[in-house]
Amino acid sequence: MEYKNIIVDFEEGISIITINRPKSLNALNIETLNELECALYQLKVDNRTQVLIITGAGEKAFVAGADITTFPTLTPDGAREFVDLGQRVMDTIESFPVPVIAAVNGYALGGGTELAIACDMIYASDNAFFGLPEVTLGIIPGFGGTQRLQRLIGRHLAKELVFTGEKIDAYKAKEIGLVNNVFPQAELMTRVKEIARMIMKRGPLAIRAAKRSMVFGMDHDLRTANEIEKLCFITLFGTEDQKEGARAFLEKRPPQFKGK
Ligand code: DAK
Repeated sequence: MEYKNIIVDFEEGISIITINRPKSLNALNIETLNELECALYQLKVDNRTQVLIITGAGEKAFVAGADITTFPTLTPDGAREFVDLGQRVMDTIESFPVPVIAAVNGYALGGGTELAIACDMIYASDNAFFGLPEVTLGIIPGFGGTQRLQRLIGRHLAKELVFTGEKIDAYKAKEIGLVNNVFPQAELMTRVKEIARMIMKRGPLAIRAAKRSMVFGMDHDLRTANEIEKLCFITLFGTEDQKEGARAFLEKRPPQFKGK
């Protein structure tokens, strides 16, 4: 499918989705969210992606939020449609079968921060800013931001960001555990691809199982979550990769995983 607002690239197991509306700092409108949903579905069905990277076009913004130009005329029905779509996209990213990395190359505000925190890991360029400025517009975060952020950085810090609407820079974001690491902007994609390739050297079925266990376990109490982990763990013992991983260790050679 041809996209107008996103670019989808594939190189050796790594898929890259670039939000491509640089004139409006990659703001998310309905069309872009629809395209994102469609691309995620296609990548999932295609099944060749081992790591997915999401980034923004240009050097200024990852995503500067939901598209504010659509707000003035939005009715409650329209808002529900928008928020249903946005939350569906974030949930699809969160439960995407392989790791999803946000390469935050500039402003990640409102829906931009919400998109980043739906990903499994976040790497930021040194010019990146994060924040949930929705209250400055008389609204609240609607793509899961009030919920995911407090699970990620704790209630008090999350409430400070949501209630003040203030932006924080990449270094502060790293200090509070929102971001995995900060790189110079020119190096961001290279460094993120290095991390993706490191993940791709590991057992692909183990990576999928680890993600499934961590994402679905997160919503449950510890005992139930450990049961989810147990099921994911046991399943791997019926795979060729598990036998290969153990044999390779004992034979002192690198494993040759096949994803079987
Ligand atoms: N939407 C539309 N256009 C945007 C935009 C946005 N979010 N952010 C920037 N732009 C546009 C600007 O209007 C400008 O367009 P032109 O004037 O050139 O036509 C162009 O991008 C460049 O922006 P600036 O000229 O403002 O650039 P600066 O470097 O001066 O400032 C900035 C960069 C990122 C600090 C600033 O642009 C800014 O504050 N942007 C808005 C950030 C923001 O408040 N984002 C929205 C957060 S609210 C909902 C569900 C979820 C949500 C909403 C509703 N429903 C249930 C309905 C989520 C809401 C949000 O994300």
